[in-house]
Amino acid sequence: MPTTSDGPTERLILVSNRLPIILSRKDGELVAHAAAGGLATGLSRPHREGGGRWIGWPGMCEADGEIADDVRVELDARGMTGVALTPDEHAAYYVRTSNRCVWPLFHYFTEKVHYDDADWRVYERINRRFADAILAEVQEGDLVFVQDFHLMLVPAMLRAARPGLRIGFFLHIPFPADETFRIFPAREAVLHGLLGADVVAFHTLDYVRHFRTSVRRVLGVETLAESIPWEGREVQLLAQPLGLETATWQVPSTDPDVQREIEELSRAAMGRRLLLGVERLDYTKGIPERLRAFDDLLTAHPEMVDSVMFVQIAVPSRTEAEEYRDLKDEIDRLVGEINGRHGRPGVVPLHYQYRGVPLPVLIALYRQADVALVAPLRDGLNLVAKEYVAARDDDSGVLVLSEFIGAAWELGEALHVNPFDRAELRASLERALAMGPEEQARRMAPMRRRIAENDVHVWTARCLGAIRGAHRRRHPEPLEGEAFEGVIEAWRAARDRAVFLDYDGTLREFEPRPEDASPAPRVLELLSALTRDAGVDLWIVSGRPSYVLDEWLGETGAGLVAEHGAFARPHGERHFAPLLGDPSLTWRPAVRSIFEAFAERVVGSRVEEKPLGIAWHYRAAQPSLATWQARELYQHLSEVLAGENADILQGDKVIEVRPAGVSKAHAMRALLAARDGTPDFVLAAGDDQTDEGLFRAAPPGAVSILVGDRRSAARYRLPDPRSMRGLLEHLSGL
Ligand code: GDG
Repeated sequence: MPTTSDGPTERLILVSNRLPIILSRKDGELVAHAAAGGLATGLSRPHREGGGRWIGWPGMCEADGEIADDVRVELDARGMTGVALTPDEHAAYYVRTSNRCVWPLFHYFTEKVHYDDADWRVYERINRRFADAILAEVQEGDLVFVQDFHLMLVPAMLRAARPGLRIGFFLHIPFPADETFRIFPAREAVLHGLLGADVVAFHTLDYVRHFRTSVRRVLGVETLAESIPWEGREVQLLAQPLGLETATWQVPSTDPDVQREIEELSRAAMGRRLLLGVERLDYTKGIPERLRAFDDLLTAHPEMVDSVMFVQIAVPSRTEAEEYRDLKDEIDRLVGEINGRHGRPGVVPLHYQYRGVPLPVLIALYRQADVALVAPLRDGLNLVAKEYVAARDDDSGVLVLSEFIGAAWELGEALHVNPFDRAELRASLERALAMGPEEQARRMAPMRRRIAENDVHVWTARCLGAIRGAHRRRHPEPLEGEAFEGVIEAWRAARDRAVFLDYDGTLREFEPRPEDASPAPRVLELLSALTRDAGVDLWIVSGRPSYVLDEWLGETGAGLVAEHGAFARPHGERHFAPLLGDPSLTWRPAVRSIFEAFAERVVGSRVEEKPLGIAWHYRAAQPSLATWQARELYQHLSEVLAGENADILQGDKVIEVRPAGVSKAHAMRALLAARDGTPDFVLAAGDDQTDEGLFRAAPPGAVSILVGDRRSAARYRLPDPRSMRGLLEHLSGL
């Protein structure tokens, strides 16, 4: 059992809808065997070694929904805890809500979404039951890792009960673009649920981006590239595609089972080249589309019937749902038509099997297939594509891959296709069949290497590492008691001190209208007292334009940094000078007209022109409307300004665009580098996201102070501007 160096034993608590076990009864006796599959094998090692539990539905409950005693004993012996479901609960939570609502929506099949409020309440209730089962199990030091779309509410339920718990969540299916996600009636609940985790992880960066924009648009929360500040925590976002247990696929061809199947296949092929498709029978997998492309191929090249054969394995799935039965009927019909059209006695071009095959058969198929056609209309990742590559015993073979699946991100050397384009699908089959061995190897070799290097154990290690890391980023320590005394003492002992203070929200409380936040006489007195001390080099570092800083603070003698670090005026000088060369402002007219359009729409909001930046303020507008519009605006600006030398900055009730590279951090570094000698005491204080740069740029040992309470790079925190002024009173000796 691993232990953390500074704390109690760390156990891993895995949570998934299904436990990785297959249970049945033979003559009343319980028969159990471990389930295969990427996730089950990938997590089984950390499960075993972590000494923790795997919590989930065992797939077998009594008629009353209870778990039989012998099942409990069996599960317990394998480190598993069962969550019981009645048949009705299973139908509402799993079949209807998870499979017939979340699944189609997240795969962009909006016309197949069946949402029902009563079923959604069952989904909530079962998520609660999972959360309770986890809470009954967790101990100090545990790490909880929740899997997939059946359990999206669990993280927040855990967080509410155990705020300090380490929680990760992985979504195995796509996270759809916000335009699609917003259709979901329970959209807020889903986002709140997921944001309870320390890390929300996906297969690809696209899904991370979709999640981020959905959070921004639906909840109106400011998001960062890799994290989302939420309820005083910072939720980390991770893109980490699932990997394979590569050993499973690299069984040598001399293995008797595999060898037998390879021989069998060769006989059936009768010298024809093999095209292969393998999937669960699901409408997301694009099986009819692919069969039609094969039909077109044979129509265009009738002679190919003697040189090519297509094997399609479709594993029965979700057979209780009508759309899956309809799909099966459609495929059955298509198979008959295609073989009827192109086959002749003794020559069957399309071999279709509605049944799973044992692993040695699958390995033999992957190894013998000249072309694997992996063309889902939409797929979170797709393990089959990776397995085909991993199972080859040399660099031969061609992978034709849909561009709408997560695996396309990692398998860039495959032949990418748009599965909705029937002509392109057919053309890609022609291309694949014509590809020579050199090109095959050139494409296959790097994919083989990549898949071997990024196996399921790398995936597990990265996900768990991210959860541990995210949790470590804590709130700064309160600046009180001994810490406070320590700072005062260090200040007094120092001879040369540099101080960088933000203004709004740090020295001075916010006002509904920014122009009303002028400094009270006490603030001016404090700043003047500090600057009178020859051993203090004081800078006010603000987002405000220079003329405002000059008017309000010009008499205090403090150095002034305006517009988030664009201009600076040292103590005793009259003019502001740019801190960053000669920035390009080509984007200004476009941004101005967008801001003006929004100012017109949102009553109470207004545009502020600064020498370099332009800002849209909405503090005085009606909050819900303004927040909604701010999300739209941000989204729009991100697209308009892509490739421009400009940064979009979301502050507190303000969106600002300014030249790229300008930042408080840059200003601080430039000012520190320009002074004579290194100060022996540096203090930096601020309240919002723009001040994080100040905290990060502060030299080691600096006293950095967040005014507020959230995760931050600052060392200390003070609750409000008033306590910040209190600290300055001590420092200035007032
Ligand atoms: C979900 C996401 C994501 C298939 N037929 C047979 C068989 N299989 C195995 C394959 C593969 C697995 O089933 C299918 O995995 P996929 O990834 O292709 O698809 P989903 O089941 O939809 O999985 C998906 C995945 O979660 C993981 O995050 O990649 O996007 O939809 O491992 O080998 N295995 C055997 N016989 C068969 O006939 N033995």
